[in-house]
Amino acid sequence: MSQQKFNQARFEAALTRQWQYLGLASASEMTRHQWWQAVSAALAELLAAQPVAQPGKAQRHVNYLSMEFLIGRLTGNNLINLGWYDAVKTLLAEQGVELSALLEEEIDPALGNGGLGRLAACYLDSMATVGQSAIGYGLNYQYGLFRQSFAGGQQREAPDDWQRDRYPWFRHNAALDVQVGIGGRVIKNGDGSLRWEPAFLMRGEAWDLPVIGYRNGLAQPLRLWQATHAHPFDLSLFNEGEFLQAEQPGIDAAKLTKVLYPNDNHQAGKRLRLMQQYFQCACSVADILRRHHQAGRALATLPDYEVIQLNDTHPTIAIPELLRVLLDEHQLSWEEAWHISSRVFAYTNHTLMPEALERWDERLVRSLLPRHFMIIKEINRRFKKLAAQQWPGDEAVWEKVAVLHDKQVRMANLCVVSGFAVNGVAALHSELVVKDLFPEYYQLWPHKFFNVTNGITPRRWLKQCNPALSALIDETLGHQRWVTQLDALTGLEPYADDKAFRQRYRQIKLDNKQRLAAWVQQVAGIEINPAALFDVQIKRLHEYKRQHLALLHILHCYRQLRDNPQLDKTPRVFLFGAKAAPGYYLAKNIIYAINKVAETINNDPLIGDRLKVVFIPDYCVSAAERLIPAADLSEQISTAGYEASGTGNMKLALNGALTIGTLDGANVEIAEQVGEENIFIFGNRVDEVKALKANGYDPKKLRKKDKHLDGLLKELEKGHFSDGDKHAFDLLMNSLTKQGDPWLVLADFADYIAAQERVEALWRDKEAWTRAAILNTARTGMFSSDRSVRDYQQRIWQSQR
Ligand code: GPQ
Repeated sequence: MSQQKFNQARFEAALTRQWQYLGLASASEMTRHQWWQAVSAALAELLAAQPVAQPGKAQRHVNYLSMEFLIGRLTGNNLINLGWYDAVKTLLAEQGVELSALLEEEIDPALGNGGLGRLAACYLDSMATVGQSAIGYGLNYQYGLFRQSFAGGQQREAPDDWQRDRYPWFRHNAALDVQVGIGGRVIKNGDGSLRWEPAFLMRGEAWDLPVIGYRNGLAQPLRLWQATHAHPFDLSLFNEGEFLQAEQPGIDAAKLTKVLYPNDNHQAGKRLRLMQQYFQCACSVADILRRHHQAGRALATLPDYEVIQLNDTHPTIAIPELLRVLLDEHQLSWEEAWHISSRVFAYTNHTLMPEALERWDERLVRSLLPRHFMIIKEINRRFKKLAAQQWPGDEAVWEKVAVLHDKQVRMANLCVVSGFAVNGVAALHSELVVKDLFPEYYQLWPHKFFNVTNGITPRRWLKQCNPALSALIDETLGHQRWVTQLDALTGLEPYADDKAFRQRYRQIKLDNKQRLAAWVQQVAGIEINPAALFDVQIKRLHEYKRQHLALLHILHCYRQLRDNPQLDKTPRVFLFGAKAAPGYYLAKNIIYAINKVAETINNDPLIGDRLKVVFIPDYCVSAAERLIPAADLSEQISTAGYEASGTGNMKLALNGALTIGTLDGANVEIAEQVGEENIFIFGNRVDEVKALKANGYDPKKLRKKDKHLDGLLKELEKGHFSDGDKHAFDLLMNSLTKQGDPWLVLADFADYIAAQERVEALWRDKEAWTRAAILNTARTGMFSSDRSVRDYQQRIWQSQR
């Protein structure tokens, strides 16, 4: 496939229609924001009008179901993938408009929480690029993840009113709108078969975004469902003059896709969330079947043409929904229906943490989805027979593997029992999925289990966010093949020993740091020195990710400088970006603690610019695009065994930040790739974490023994950083001591500090540091999401069924 041609005349005509539509007399009257709107809408119009190619190979079509797609800004990325960036840039320059400035006007749609949603977006980009026929299915939330600000150091949340109705990349594909029900009861037909009679009907509107392959002429949709009332008015009531009662009572359909739940790695169990999940799944299943029927294919052949990839358990209810349609609407037998559905669904697991594994109260499921609940019961009943054969009389095993247990529906179990594939997201994680989470299932069905290590798209996470480094790579390798074959970066390895190359690589990093510094001044009002080591931790705020371990290191550095003001210490800027779920008080307390410590340190004249601490407000995809190219050190310091993979770790390493990290998630594979001399590994490993916990780990004892650590904690407890308030950080302090330090922060502290000393030692040798950074770029090609997608193709999607 080849790149689509840019048709300048058509683009200009479309652009003209845009400012005319705004009622302006000429293009020059548009504001910068209107320029962004107009250019994007014109491009979207061109794409919609030009027939775009679809992958043609005989392959199963992938339906990627996800409650989150954290797509980031689209206009610049689409221009790059189309190969039209320079043409549009020149054309706009002629009008006195700078493309890069216009792109800064773009809304950053926050339709996801973090890694899971961003992964889905990277996979869409890669599927379009490698020619995997696919569609992404999600929800069109009116409010994305909340906007974050700080007041007196505390997190404040504001609604993210991103104005989806004026988002120029959307097209409402009204012909694809569907109707779905909810609530109600199950009725027996005359022939004994069953039928669901929902109490309420809703309409799902299909809102499409184009996902453009990298210069291959392909585009395929991301389809986001938006809920509205199926019948805005009950016409009979309306006609009888009862205007006020005419609106459909009960469920307010428009509320359904109002807001994204702000939880990451945590289930809250809310009724509206289950309704969202069902709505998403029912619309998507209907759309998949519509396409299948339209192609004139028999139902029984569905698994030959379609696979449904479930991004975590959030869309699990798609399984009983497909079964319901096959059983009740198409009158298939259970065996026929199951034979189809059990070859369609594949499930990706993204966490082992019990609080994130979804369980729904039976009563809630039954009240919203009575027919689906019956189907789940039937799945459970049939599976129980199988389990009884495999483990006769073993109640303990049944309790673990049952789909229904303790009046709850266990979604992960439903996925494993009903699907043909289960995968973890990094080698270590997939091993733990089999060993710790699903050992019994593995015994039963070893062939269902896979690893697919996560990846990131090199288009957004190198070419777009780091244009200077990309240009250096193009020039050095003499080609741009790396953009779609990231392994080609190994061609840079010899240049790690080339002094002139190192100088250029270092200069690019410094320029990126300078640009970041200007932005930090703007958004945080803090002046930072680009010559300092930029130490970056950007990810959701979560105990297991241990931002509080980084905080202890900051306290350690501060103590060092106060004890010994003459100390020749590496100047550092600690940069954090993280949102805490609004109801996660401990996480919010950690943010508060970091902000209060920052306030003290940043204003201490003794410290000057030897240490600065910056908490960037409202961390999001576009902030990541600025931070990642400017980072020197990447903090990946989760408690071993808890970060399923991480993907920020990959982005940072690719852009030449060295990792300080535990042997967790994909850090393990990053270490293998870059070599242990080029990464700073520390801390207890998975087995050691388990042993510590099993043997009654006691942080209080540890604290008693380590006077230095005790001193640091005391400063927090005595109000040193909180204007004398001794209770400001109680939640944090209690977790570290009274509650037994469940994430082993204190247990890893000493080794973390030792690793940070190795960081400083290497930093002092500029050439050695740069050499290691170049080797990180050169050796992280395997973390391209193109590779992940090919792994999915070979291992799961196109495998024998
Ligand atoms: N992840 Cl379960 C999320 O971002 N949200 C979630 O609710 C769950 C997982 C992350 C996970 O923590 C990271 O380690 C992964 O890199 C990421 O999913 C993508 O797999």
